[in-house]
Amino acid sequence: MELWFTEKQTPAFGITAKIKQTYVSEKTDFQDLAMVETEEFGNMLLLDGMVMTTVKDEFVYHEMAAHPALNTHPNPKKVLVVGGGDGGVIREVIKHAAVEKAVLVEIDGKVIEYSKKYLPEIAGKLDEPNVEVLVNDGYMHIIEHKNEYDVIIVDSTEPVGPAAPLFERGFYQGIYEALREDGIFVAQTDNPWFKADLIQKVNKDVKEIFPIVHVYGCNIPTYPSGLWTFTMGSKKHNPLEVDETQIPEMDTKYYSPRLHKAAFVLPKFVEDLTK
Ligand code: PUT
Repeated sequence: MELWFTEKQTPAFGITAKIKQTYVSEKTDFQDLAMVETEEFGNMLLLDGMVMTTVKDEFVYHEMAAHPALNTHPNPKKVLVVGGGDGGVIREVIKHAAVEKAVLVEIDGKVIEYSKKYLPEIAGKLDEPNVEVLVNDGYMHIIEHKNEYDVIIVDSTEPVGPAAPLFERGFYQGIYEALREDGIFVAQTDNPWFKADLIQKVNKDVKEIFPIVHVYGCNIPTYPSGLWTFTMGSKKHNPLEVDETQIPEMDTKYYSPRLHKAAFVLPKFVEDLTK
């Protein structure tokens, strides 16, 4: 019998994948978690019925969450990842020689546990000596740590369930305070086709707090609409003023020194959401 899964990306539109096997399907303390093997994209993590990551296209999201900020900050020694229990962003963060410590704060320990088991190519760096993994509430961590991080990356789910507070203005204010004086933050901000209002709201909130704010995009086939955005807020360093000849070539598949500034060139309808 063939088994197919559909993520309803809106009440009237979805993405469908053929499932080869289901490893896990359970309700954690925070959300519905499923780990499945798909025919087209390999192993896939789903939270509350939404695709979080797949082995085939994960590199786009994880590289683009990490490298634009880390190559904008001149000396990112201490980095925080909020969410991101699959470990993909951490894997990219510690590729940067300047990073002395990378802290992951994930609210749901089950995401970490199952990612280590079923997504080892993504989660495989979570036990590195310069990585600290905390199973805790990222919002509280931000509030309790002032003036501590050079870069903060918010790798949340969509703004529902446990991630909803991570899209509030108060959270961005907390991030500003948790950053050192020239800190940079990046948050995943969903897609412009179905979540235009969210991109506009986050942009407005972040602009009220950070002097330098830019949105950039990338293509992720298993995420709603395939066109994904990140919003970067910076206290001092501008990602568009980086000398790309000084960005080192890295072990990446999507991000490159050439792409660094190009990613900030948005289709006009997306650019209009950031004005
Ligand atoms: N944390 C990744 C974003 C999820 C998109 N479905």
